Amino acid sequence: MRTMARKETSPNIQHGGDDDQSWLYPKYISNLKIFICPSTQNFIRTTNFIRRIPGDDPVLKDLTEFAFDKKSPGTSYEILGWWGNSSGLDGPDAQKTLSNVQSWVYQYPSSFSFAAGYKGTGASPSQAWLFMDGDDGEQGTRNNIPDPIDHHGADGGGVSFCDGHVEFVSSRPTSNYILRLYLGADSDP
Ligand SMILES: [Ca+2]
Ligand SMILES: [Ca+2]
Ligand SMILES: [Ca+2]
Repeated sequence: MRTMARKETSPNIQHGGDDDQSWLYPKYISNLKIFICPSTQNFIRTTNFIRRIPGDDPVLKDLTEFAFDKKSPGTSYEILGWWGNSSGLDGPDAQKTLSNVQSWVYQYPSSFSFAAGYKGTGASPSQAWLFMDGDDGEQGTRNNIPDPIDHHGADGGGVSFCDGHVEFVSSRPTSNYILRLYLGADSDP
C-alpha cells in the first residue's frame, strides 16, 4: 500500500486515535478497493459524504473511520500515525514524521518483559508501523492483538511500514506480534 507522497511529511491525522483516511482519496489512492482487506466484506459507499470540519471539502464518510467489524462499511485498516498510539496517558505522544521515524528512541516502559529491553534503543522506518488491519477489540476481544474474530484470525495481521514495505506480521506466538507493534509504535497494544 502506498501511503505517503514524496512531499507529505506525515499522515494527515489529528491525534493518535484518528483513523481518518479520507485525505488519501483520490489524490494519492484513486482505487477504493485499496482500502479494503480481501479477507473482509467491508465496503466504501460512494454516495455518503461528510465535512470533517465546517467549510472543508466534503469527503467520503466511510474513509473517515475503519469498519466496526468485517462486514460493516468503512476501511479495513487503521492508522498507527503516532508514536505511543495506544499507550494511554503515560506513553509518548508524537505524530510520526518522515524525519522522526529515522531518529526515534523508544520511550515507553513496556509491561511485556520481551519488549521492555528495547526502551532507549533506536527505531527505524522499516520497523515503524503506518497501517495495520483494523482491530478495536470487538466483542470483548483484544485491541491490536490478532484474535479469531479479526481479519486473519489469530494468525497475525497485515502491516504497512514507514519505509513503504508491507508484511504479514505473525502472531504465532503472540509475543512476536506484540513486540513488532512495540517497535512499530513505541506502545503496548
Ligand atoms: Ca486506531
Ligand atoms: Ca485498535
Ligand atoms: Ca484483536
